[in-house]
Amino acid sequence: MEMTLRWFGEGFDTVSLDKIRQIPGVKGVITTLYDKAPGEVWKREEIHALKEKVENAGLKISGIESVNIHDSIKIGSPDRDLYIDNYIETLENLGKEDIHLVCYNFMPVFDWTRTELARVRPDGSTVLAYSQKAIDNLDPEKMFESINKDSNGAILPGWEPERMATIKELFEKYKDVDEEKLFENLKYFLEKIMPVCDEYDINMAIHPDDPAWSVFGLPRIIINLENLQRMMKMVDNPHNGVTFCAGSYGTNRENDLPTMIRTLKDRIHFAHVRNLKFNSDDDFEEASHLSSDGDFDMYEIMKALYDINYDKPIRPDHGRMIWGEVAMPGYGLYDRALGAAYLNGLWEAICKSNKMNGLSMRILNTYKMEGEKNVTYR
Ligand code: CS2
Ligand code: MN
Repeated sequence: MEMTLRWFGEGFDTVSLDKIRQIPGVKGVITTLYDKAPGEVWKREEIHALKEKVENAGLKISGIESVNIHDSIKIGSPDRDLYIDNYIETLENLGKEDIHLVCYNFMPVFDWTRTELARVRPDGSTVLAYSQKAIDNLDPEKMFESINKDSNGAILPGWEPERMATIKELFEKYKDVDEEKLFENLKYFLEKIMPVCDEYDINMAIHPDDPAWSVFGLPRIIINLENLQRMMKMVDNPHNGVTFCAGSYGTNRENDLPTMIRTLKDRIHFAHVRNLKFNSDDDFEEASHLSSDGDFDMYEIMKALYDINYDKPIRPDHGRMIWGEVAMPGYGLYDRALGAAYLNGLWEAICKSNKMNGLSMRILNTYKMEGEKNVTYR
């Protein structure tokens, strides 16, 4: 695996590349051109400049999160081809700059949804949290205001104010889009972009819907193994793969995370690993990465990745806000650095104990063979 950290770019991120470089084991960043609107072309020079900045800091770009999809593509509006052509041009420019991983999502209107961005945990840290009751009592048009007021001044990924200003119209445009239609529109998009992905060896890694169920009546399809298998089969190309985000799939407790990993195998192109603490089935908060702090067995998740020989980028996901840090909720330095160190520790232990098992098997076999020498067969 390749340990990375998400970096939103200069002027958008409170965490600098110099600090990221000091996290043990982190060699790459997952980044983006944060001020690009969905549907806009990323010019080669812009990508090149970003790459230079990262490389001058002694790091590399391990992938892009995200190249966002214009709503017309998700809705299937008549102008979608224009935005798909722009997307293809962006992929081509990324490929020319030797970037081979793109994370994106296909969620209507909202990206991830949380009802609190700073819930206080018993240790005084603050975390992102979700309560279905709070959602049920919230007018979707007020969602942006409620999210924005706790954002520590940051523009949150997927919650661009310009898009959110037109939220009423957006909802209206999605009124005829159900799950089947969304699948169809995703298929149309993927079929169009696969040739450029083949040409430049770009792995497309769809991010799950978070939480993994319908919110405000909007359809959501990237929520479980069954739908993922449908998605991969409908455009059966190795470049059409997934971001395995433990914290997003894990919102639905019926999703068995290690089994999903072992089934998806090499169609996992990118991994987000974090932990959640459930207070009830529909109220959860984000915990530190440590298994005992939440409800996921992080060892089992990392072990499953080890078992599929996962050698692609991975990153710790949302962290808690700790030690007085003021940053974009979920994306401070301190707790994500702790997360990276912990995941690296689990990985080292898993690798060594597996090699040890191999070794002890060999020792055992040698012993047996030597022992057998002393046995005289007749
Ligand atoms: C991320 C998502 O912060 C997060 O929750 O995991 O916003 C993710 O970057 C997008 O859904 C991918 O396009
Ligand atoms: Mn994620």
